[in-house]
Amino acid sequence: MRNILKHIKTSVESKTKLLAVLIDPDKLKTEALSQFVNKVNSSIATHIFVGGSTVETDVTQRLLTALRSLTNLPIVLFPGDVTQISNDADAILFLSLVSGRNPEYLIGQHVKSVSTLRKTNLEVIPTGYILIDGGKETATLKVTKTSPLTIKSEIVDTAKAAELLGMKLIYLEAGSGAKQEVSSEIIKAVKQEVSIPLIVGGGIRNKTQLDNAYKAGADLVVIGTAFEKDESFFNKLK
Ligand code: 1GP
Repeated sequence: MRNILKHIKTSVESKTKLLAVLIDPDKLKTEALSQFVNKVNSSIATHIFVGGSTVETDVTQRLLTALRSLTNLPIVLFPGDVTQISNDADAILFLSLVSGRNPEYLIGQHVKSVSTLRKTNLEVIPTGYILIDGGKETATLKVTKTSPLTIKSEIVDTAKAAELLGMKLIYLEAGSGAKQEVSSEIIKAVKQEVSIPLIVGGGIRNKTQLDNAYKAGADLVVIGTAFEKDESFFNKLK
């Protein structure tokens, strides 16, 4: 079994920055998967994340079954809900939406997932998921019916509380297709406060934004939309 969390922590210690390509099973059709994953494999990406807010049952499973034979990169589930859990991945981000106050996404889905998780060998990684205003009403916001955070001190305290609760990663999320990515100022402030690895995603669509996120303290950046829209973006990151 791969130890995904340990690898992320080792990378943080050695200052090696990580990049996850997010595949939303709703948006990438199985026919296009092979060509897309070939590009991921020859890019600087270090992880593949799979998940979405509104994926139909079985679509994720079909994609994961195909994905396994196409890449050696670690495959991490980034599930929108309990139906997206599958054993055909290496790990799952066990996301608790700590920026919101909807019990379903703080603990409800987690309880429902246990009977499925018991049947898998997935590495379960408790992750404090913090939705931050990215200038657009995102799918996460609609599905979870929670408001994104805007105030820096509140974001920092939320991240710290998640760390104190024992979560192993913090994910600062501006939302898929966000107009504005999480600002460097917020990334820096959170990084100063917490000692667990920091994931940042949402709205990053060029090399400068990616570099800025890393410089500010992101350990792992997640990009989905920019690759979906323009596969030549992979070459621009070399
Ligand atoms: C969304 O953070 C990810 O959950 C990636 O966002 O699709 O905007 O890259 P983008």
